[in-house]
Amino acid sequence: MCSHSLIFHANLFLLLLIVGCHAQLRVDYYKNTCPNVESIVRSAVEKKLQQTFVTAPATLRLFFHDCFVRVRIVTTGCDASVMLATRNNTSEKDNPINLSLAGDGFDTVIKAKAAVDSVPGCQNKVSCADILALATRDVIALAGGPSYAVELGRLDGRVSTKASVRHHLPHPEFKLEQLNQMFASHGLTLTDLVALSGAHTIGFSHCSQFSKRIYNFRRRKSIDHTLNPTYAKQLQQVCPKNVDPRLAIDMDPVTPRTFDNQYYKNLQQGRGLLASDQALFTHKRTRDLVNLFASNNTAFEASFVSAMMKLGRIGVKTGNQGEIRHDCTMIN
Ligand code: HEM
Ligand SMILES: *[C@@H]1O[C@H](CO)[C@@H](O)[C@H](O)[C@H]1NC(C)=O
Ligand SMILES: *[C@@H]1O[C@H](CO)[C@@H](O)[C@H](O)[C@H]1NC(C)=O
Ligand SMILES: *[C@@H]1O[C@H](CO)[C@@H](O)[C@H](O)[C@H]1NC(C)=O
Ligand SMILES: CC(=O)N[C@H]1CO[C@H](CO)[C@@H](O)[C@@H]1O
Repeated sequence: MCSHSLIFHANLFLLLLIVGCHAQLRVDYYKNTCPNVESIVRSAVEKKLQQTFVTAPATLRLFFHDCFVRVRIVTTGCDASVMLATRNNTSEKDNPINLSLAGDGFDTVIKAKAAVDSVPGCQNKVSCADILALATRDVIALAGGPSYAVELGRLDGRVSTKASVRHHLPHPEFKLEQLNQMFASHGLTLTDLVALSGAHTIGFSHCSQFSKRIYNFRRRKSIDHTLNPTYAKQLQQVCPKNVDPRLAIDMDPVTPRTFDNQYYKNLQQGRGLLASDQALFTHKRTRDLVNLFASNNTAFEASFVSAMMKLGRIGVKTGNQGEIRHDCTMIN
């Protein structure tokens, strides 16, 4: 009995340790080692964004996926594990769900890392995980969204497995309860879920992610009745049944390149592209929040920033749990 309970407590302690690590993140973490890291990353991100807008949504989604994935009880968390590549294609990014992970997100971090490492004194001092967190803040602000101070001090992880992705990323056909459960397992509230989903105010989705909604809703060859009928017709036009699987369309049809609260206004009109988006308005539990964010951009931005800070603390590695990778795609 006693040893059992000891083991139980040891496990609990380990969990607490993992959960409690974020306490060590600090906004001025690189003050002495690479004081200009923020401006170096910012200019690399600006340059990349000028080349292609996809930089913004791709980087934001990459950060979300990195932070959410976990292996068994241990969250691999915000540790740039999503960037690791293995020769045998068995890492996180090799999971089919990543189809969405546009190469430009990876490229943004690789370029910003190269810019940081080219500054004398900064070489191999800043983690890929922190660069991804900074670049994410920068793309949001550059796309017209809020800016915020990024907490730093994450180390890069050494583990990345394809299998870990499946059970830990939300699916576009998840019901509100499933979405809520998954977010809650990371310590995120229903308000965080609604606010973070606002990230779909920029970026693209492949037709396959919502084709059931416009062609075969509940296997009855009908249209999802929560979709605005005009929007449903437009979607059928841009995404015919035999569409090129590589085609991706704007998730926010009104202001696709601006990080604003238009996403919530779209939901009010049945113009949420994914079932998981529209569910936020369909359900009474979250409808008031959607209405609030649609009518008050300040309220949306405040909730979004607060939720992003919480997202950025998931599974953070410090001490001997991680390293500062020299190459973001390989462990040292
Ligand atoms: C609530 C559950 C969520 C679900 C079910 C979901 C699902 C999806 C799906 C299916 C796509 C389209 C992928 C594709 O076809 O390429 C997508 C795109 C995207 N998601 Fe989410 N997502 C969720 C939450 C989030 C969160 C929390 C963020 C960030 C904070 C986020 C950021 C993005 C971005 C920026 C894109 C556009 C990617 C691009 O254009 O490259 N998503 N999401
Ligand atoms: C794939 O490669 C990694 C290291 O590069 C190794 O740990 C893993 O066992 C390999 N997996 C398979 C299925 O071969
Ligand atoms: C891994 O993926 C790359 C790029 O998609 C491909 O060129 C390579 O052949 C794959 N390797 C294996 C072992 O499947
Ligand atoms: C919008 O939300 C902010 C932040 O929650 C609040 O301070 C402000 O009073 C709200 N504005 C209106 C018009 O309700
Ligand atoms: C960016 C990236 O690594 N994307 C990969 C996602 O998964 C598909 C197929 O599973 C790969 O072909 C992509 O290379």
